[in-house]
Amino acid sequence: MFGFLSRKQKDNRQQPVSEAAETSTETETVPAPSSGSPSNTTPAENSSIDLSHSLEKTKRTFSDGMADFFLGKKAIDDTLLDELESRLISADVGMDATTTIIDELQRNISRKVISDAESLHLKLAEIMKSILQPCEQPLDTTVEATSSKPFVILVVGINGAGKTTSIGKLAHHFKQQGKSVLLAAGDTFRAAAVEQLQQWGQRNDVPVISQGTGADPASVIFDAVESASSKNIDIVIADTAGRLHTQDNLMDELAKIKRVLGKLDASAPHETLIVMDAGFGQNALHQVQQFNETIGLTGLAVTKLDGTAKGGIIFSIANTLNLPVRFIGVGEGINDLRPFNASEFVDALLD
Ligand SMILES: Nc1nc2c(ncn2[C@@H]2O[C@H](COP(=O)(O)OP(=O)(O)OP(=O)(O)O)[C@@H](O)[C@H]2O)c(=O)[nH]1
Ligand SMILES: [Mg+2]
Repeated sequence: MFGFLSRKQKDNRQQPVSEAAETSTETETVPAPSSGSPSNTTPAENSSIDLSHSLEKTKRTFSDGMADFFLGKKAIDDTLLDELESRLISADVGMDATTTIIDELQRNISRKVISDAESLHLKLAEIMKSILQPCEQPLDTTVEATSSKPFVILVVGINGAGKTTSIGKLAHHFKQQGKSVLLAAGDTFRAAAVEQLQQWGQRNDVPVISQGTGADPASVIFDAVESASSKNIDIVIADTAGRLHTQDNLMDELAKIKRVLGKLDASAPHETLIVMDAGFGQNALHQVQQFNETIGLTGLAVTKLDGTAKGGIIFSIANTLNLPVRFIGVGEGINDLRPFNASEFVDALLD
């Protein structure tokens, strides 16, 4: 029944990090940065594409071959569970979460709780939601939550994951909540990174604190928090250069940023948010784990769910990483970042 993948295939799926990522250890070998400037990456600005539409690629992976079952045109039996198992694996749900789902469905079929397409659909949704629910812990930036101001969010992650773009979207999100925001250009590695953040600053009408290329990121972010403090600003969001967890010197730099911030406010950063590209699949899980071990993470933003057929990665995240999923990115537009809601996500996936 569960022998859909051979042991070898299963093991391959759990290989930790892509070879390219593992062998790249120097700053110079970091992949070329993507431009991602707001002016050329916001085709969907102000459009409220619904989540179901954004998850279309994953939905297709998931529903290919399943439609007949859900429409009640095929029997609910082992063939169905095999097919479903295959779909879940293809969508990158991961072995553990897939096994949980299939086992639970099988139990319910045996007990005749599932007897038709509708009860199958409902039970599947219920199981999937229960897997994701523990990750649904929205970011609370209120002063009550931290008893300090500004609330400092340090954004980290590997190259091109969508950090800077997500910061632009986050600034918009918080401004819509009536909060004041200041951005810190902590990616001092290349001039374009500062410009990219400044554009998002202009767009959101929020200040951006920056220094020249090559400046010490810890000093930029320190200045930014001091400035926000003096202006009574609610939230500071700090950008950082993309890095791999294997680049010790760059990981040390993040640790230093945290140390320096701690001198201003012992509880800062209040959120260390890793941005993860959903398309990187299982490899990214190991990378996130390494970041967590080295610098300590408090939340995840999973980006580019609109561009991948493997959005099921979110179930692997829930099963493997003991971290809240704060936000999901579903496009390049300023509105395309939403707080993660387990129920909404599963409903969108299965609708
Ligand atoms: N489709 C889609 N594209 C996204 C999303 N988030 C970010 N991007 C795109 O991904 C690309 C890289 O985004 P950046 O924000 O520059 O990524 P970064 O992590 O800051 O990159 P580095 O600073 O080079 O490490 C840009 O073209 C963004 O527009 C998303 O949710 N969906
Ligand atoms: Mg960036």
